[in-house]
Amino acid sequence: MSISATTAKASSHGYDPTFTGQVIAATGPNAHKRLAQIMPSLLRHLHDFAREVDLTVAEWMSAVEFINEAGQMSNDRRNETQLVCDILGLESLVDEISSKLLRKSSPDSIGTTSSAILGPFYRKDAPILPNGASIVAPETRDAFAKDLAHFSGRVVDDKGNPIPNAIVDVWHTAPNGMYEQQDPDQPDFNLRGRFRTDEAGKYSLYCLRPAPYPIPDDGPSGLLLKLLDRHPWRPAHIHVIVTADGYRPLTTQIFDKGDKYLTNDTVFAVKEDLIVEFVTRKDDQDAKWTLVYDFALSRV
Ligand code: MBD
Ligand code: FE
Repeated sequence: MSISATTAKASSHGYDPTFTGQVIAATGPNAHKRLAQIMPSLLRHLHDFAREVDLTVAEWMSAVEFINEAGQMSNDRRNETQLVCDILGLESLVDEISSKLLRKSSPDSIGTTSSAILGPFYRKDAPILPNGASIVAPETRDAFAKDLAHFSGRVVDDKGNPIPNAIVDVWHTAPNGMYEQQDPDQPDFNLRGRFRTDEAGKYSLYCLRPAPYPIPDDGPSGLLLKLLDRHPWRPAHIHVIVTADGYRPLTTQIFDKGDKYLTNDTVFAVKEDLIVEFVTRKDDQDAKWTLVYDFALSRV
């Protein structure tokens, strides 16, 4: 049915109506199972796209160069190809698909915290710190005094029962809009840390109240944004991965209420239950803001 749909369309464009079928049919009987299942669809959409827009050789070649550049720019500190996917909405879309599948397969997932995309700036092996420690480099605390925040909460299950020994892995940008690995002036692993929940499921740390920031626009993603007349801004956010034995890992982000980019995040990651409020903190010389947020996990 879909092949004949393709054929009809292809013919109406005047291109070889048998072409896509030939490419799909080239797949052999011992093909990788999942690939054999999904490639016919990919090939149909890809070929239909090229026919629909009358894609020229020159245009296709500039796309090849665009992808090459993204790959060449990617390394363990920066994933430009992922960033391209992000501005196309693809990482947010596959996050939605994965989380829908999880919610279908896991009855206790109702009411648990929404996931959000990992993004291209995660680093594994952030320092494990005691609760109450700060992820802000001591030498920068004075300069960022007005942004210092106390961030705490609990990790719980779907019924609100505490999960002790969960790991809360946190990272965010400095006020200049850069993650530490992008910024030679920040110490290694600045603004990153892992915290273990106590017996009551509680974690706590000092961090900064983040600011909105433009995603790096010095590569293919930036070029594409410009060509599409789009802005590069993300709303202020803190990334979090929560893991605990016996529970599904949660990759998410929390967003500052009132940020003007909440409704037009350039990577389309905002969800209602992830919007948080920083409130003025009193009687703590180490922080101006208080943020409290509980993360709810579903069982494996
Ligand atoms: C980010 O900081 C980010 O979190 C995502 C998802 C994409 C680009 C920059
Ligand atoms: Fe980010």
